[in-house]
Amino acid sequence: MEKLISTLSSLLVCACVVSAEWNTKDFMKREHCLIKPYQGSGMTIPYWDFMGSTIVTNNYIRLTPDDQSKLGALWNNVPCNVRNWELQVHFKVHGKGKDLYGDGFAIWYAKDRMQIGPVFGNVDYYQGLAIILDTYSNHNGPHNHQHPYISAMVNNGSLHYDHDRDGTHTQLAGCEAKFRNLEHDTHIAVRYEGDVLTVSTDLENKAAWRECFSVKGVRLPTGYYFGVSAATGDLSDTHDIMSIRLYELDLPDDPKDEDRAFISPSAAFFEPPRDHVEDPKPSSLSGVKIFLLMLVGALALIACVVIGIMFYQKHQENSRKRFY
Ligand SMILES: [Ca+2]
Repeated sequence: MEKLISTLSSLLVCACVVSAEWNTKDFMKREHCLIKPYQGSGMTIPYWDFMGSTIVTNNYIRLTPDDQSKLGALWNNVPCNVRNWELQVHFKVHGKGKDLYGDGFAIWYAKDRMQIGPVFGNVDYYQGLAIILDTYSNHNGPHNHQHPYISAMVNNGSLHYDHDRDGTHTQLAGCEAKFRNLEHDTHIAVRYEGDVLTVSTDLENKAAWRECFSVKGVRLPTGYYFGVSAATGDLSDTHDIMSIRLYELDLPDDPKDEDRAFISPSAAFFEPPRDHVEDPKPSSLSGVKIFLLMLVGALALIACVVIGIMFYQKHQENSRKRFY
């Protein structure tokens, strides 16, 4: 009997594996991909537009050179109507800075495209998803993580990306990732499947994905645009993109009844706010308390001394009176 059960269960496992293979029909969507050779006829890239400091070469697309105050972006010009997808980006961040470098780059799935702004080369108060690869730690206070740091932010147009706090109070999740100045190829995968957002990296030259974080309850509309952008400020780095590949994921039991075209981007879970409030001043506050306590104590002491002297004088008078 036991043997029969084990045989049956192994058969079931086999069936599952086979059916999983049968249902895997993930395929690349050429109109959302950026693959070498980039250029079509002339200086244009089919399906993509670039702006700012971005330059196109045969082997990479450079969003920013290793110079100060550069902003560059590259945007897909075909809206994405795929509901479940995985975006894989082959990138390289490198520069001469050993300890000081920045600011980083971001991968976008956004409503509006081709607008240069302060959030790693794109506009603030955007609508959509940002995967931020932040190389510079702006916040010097108590910190929960090291840089470089990868995080996700979902915005419906109402949230401000706060560089001073490295976006920590609007992020869904994040992980530390040493992706800079590596000799080998570096990749990031953003997978959006059944409202679960999973970000993985391949940074160790092992041709394997390592999960950075996974968040449930992320609702993104269809019809937005993929893009990448980068920024340098006082500090600089070279931000290169080698390729972008988008795969449509085939989910056999995915509900297709809901039209996602007009929903607003939202996320059910945010990380608890960190370093959000202006640093409180507990030391000076208790300092005031200590001062007040000491003042009251000193007044009480003075009062005691005065009363004591008065009492002593009275006592002396009384004794004199008695003496005479
Ligand atoms: Ca930063």
